[in-house]
Amino acid sequence: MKLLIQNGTVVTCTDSFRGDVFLEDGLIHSVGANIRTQFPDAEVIDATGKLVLPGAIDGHTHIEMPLGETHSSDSYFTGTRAALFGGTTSIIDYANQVIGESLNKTLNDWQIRAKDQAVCDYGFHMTISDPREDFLKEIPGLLDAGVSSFKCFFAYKGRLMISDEAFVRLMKLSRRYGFLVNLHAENGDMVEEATNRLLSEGKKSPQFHALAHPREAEVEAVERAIRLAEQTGGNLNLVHITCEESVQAIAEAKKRGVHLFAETCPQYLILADDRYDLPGFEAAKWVLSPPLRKIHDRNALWKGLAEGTLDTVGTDHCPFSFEKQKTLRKDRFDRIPNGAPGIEDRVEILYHFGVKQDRISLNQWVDRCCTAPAKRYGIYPSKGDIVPGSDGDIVIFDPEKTHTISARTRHMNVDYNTYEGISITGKVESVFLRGIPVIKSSQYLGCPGSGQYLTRTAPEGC
Ligand code: DUC
Ligand code: ZN
Ligand code: ZN
Repeated sequence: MKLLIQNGTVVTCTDSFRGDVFLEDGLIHSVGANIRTQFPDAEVIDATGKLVLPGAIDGHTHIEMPLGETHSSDSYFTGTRAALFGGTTSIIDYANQVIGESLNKTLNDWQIRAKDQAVCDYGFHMTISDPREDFLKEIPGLLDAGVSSFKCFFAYKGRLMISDEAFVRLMKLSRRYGFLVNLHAENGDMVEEATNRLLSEGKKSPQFHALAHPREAEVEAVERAIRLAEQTGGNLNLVHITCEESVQAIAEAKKRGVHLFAETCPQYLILADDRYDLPGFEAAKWVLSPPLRKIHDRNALWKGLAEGTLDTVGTDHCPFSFEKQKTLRKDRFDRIPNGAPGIEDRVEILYHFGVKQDRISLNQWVDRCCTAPAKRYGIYPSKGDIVPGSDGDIVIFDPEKTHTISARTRHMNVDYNTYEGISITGKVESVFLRGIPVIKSSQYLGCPGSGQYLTRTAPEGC
């Protein structure tokens, strides 16, 4: 298939120029200001007035994630289709080790789930919840299988939380083998203490979720992790960062040369903890961890993104039906399934609140949503850029179209939207995955199973 996307504004992490992109055999063949005459037999797509960007990479999703007696509500089909609608052509999903089960089994289980369902390309981070020696020995084999990042938790005491000793061991291995350690940085003991105190005072409704996850718990964990990264020389990636003090600690660490990366998410950039003041059970829609914070935190996160202290924006997409799943554990905030949808919203939200409102540049938007995640997660340059030889993953984006976000018009399999009712300018119009149109004029054209597994290599800089 030969496609010429012509006359749009091509935007990469470093450039923007009026030009054409020629795709052939699933790859980007050429990019330039005046190349259309060279490809007379190509099918032409007119992108006049539109932005032409690399397919975006969401480095933080939880699709069909088992949780107790339920699982997050998107299947690999609905979740990755929603990703495409939102301009995301690759995701790195979290495969979660069950305590006592091997990492190889975990990878196999997740592969089976995704294989015949996924419609965008996908890879896996591996969450290690049982860091015993036998399981850590599987890591080199997993690297060969394309899993080049692992996650662990300082939170969820008694369940997922790992000790500092295990974290140090993992960091040393990350240095030795060249992989990335993604960390959920909240002090599990502090969360446990706050949760038990609130429950003992009879404070059990979702309004109390944020108080059970105090900002000090994040800041302590971020600072401790940075010190341990510094001492071990390991490769640290702090995910879903929410607080101003965390941004400061990361900036200072980067300045003194600590090898580390950081991610934030759209919900922390544009929402705040006033959602927990909503009456009744409504606040449960924003029971996610870490919780939403203050307006000054939002400002610090935007500044961190603009200055490069924060490297990437992932969604932490982890949807649970409000009516059917969030309510399963209505009586206690700490038992409400944690997470919120967002895989379809990220690129447009970052454009409206970031680029349109002058918080980040057009090139930074592409970098934080596309190029930096591709580099960080070991899929660059086949993903995340518009250069000859890269996969033909392209988004045509209408920078003028105004619309209102709503669960009714989005495609995620969930009965509410994290950003319901927010009006934004900028909309994904068409999407190409490896040179094939998968979204055309906001219509889905693909079929289940057309997404490919990403065998990831060592993250850049590891
Ligand atoms: N951490 C995540 O990264 N996602 C969902 C919940 C959590 O604690
Ligand atoms: Zn987490
Ligand atoms: Zn997550």
